[in-house]
Amino acid sequence: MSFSLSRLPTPLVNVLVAVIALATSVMVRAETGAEPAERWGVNMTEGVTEISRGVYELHMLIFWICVVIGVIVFGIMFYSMYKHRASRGYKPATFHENTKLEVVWTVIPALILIGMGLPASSMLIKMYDKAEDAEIDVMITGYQWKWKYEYMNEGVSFFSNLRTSRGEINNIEPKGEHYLLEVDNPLVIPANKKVRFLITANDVIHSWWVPAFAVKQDAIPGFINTAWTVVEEEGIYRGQCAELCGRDHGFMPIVVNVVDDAEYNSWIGERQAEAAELAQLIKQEQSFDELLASGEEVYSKQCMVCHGASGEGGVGVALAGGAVPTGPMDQNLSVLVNGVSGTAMQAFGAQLNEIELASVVTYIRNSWGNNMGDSVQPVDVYNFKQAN
Ligand code: HEC
Ligand SMILES: [Cu+2]
Repeated sequence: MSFSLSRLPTPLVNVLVAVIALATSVMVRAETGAEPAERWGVNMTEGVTEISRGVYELHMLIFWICVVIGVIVFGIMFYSMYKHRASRGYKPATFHENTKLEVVWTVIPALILIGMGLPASSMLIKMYDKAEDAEIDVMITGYQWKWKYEYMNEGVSFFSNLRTSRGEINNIEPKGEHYLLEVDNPLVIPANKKVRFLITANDVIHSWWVPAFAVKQDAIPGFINTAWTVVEEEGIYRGQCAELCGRDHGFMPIVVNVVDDAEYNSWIGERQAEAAELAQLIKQEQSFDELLASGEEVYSKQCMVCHGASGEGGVGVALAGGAVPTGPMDQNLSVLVNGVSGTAMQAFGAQLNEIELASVVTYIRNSWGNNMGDSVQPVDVYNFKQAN
């Protein structure tokens, strides 16, 4: 007789499904900590901050309270059912409307709830510290579907995009170790320093969640929520957007690289130097060929998914022979900088720098049969952004 799932009794199938669901969720969770949790570990991990340990201890306390209550309640229940079973001829006792008993079974659970509420509240108060004494302020903005990190006092900002290749996602290549939990530019913070996160969003509600820090905060357009952390161990920590935010919600992971002071300072120094260099480069005139070459790179990284490898369109409209790439330059810049509201064509003004914008605009006006013969300089894009 062949084995068939559909012949198994329904309760057994339910249990199987639950076990499989649990096992897969464990595997997903195992990847988000600094160190992979053990394979069948079903408990929360302790994390690497005072808060995350506090949350873990609170969780264990409540868990054991529940276990004790469960054992007592089910113990009494099963004992009574067995001991006083009908086959032994027991007559059920009647104690309806017994005031004493009713007071007792109201007061005891109330006391238990208060006993659990006290440590939980004090933990929440600790977590919701406004963190005004933080040494580093990072503004985190959720975008569909990426994160932007902005070091408020250091003048450094960048986007953090998913790095997993399309091939892995589409099951063409084997999946890597950090499948869907890897980014091009991780957030870098120093260990043992208080870091404040100012969390908001640009389009829809996202949520910035790093389990190992016990930080999970909604990112809401028009609001700034605060969270903070002091990470005690250096390492790479991974998290995810935790608020269903559209098609690529599962494709905007979070990676935080926690390093020592010296490494952090040199990293920040490099980013500042890059920003200064960019400011210089923007002022420089670029040749047509330079713009075309870097434009092709930007296009394949940022635009190809929607507009196709040869500008033939897809999610986005065709750019080969398109009205905008073969129309006035100002309108072309406006579409790139401000996007087309209400469509998947987002505003690239904040995501791409002036050089990238100038080169990609030049590229789409002079590729796939588009033959405008004109180009735009980074400084023109800069001026356009200022004016619009
Ligand atoms: C997420 C998908 C998506 C991405 C990524 C994207 N676009 Fe678009 N784009 C669209 C859609 C959709 C439209 C059509 C908007 C409309 O309905 O007017 C559009 C319209 C345009 C237009 C106007 C075309 C016309 O003739 O009306 C241009 C130009 C353009 N995109 C350039 C770009 C460039 C350059 C990039 C990369 C920096 C890019 N887009 C990235 C989806 C996308
Ligand atoms: Cu999101």
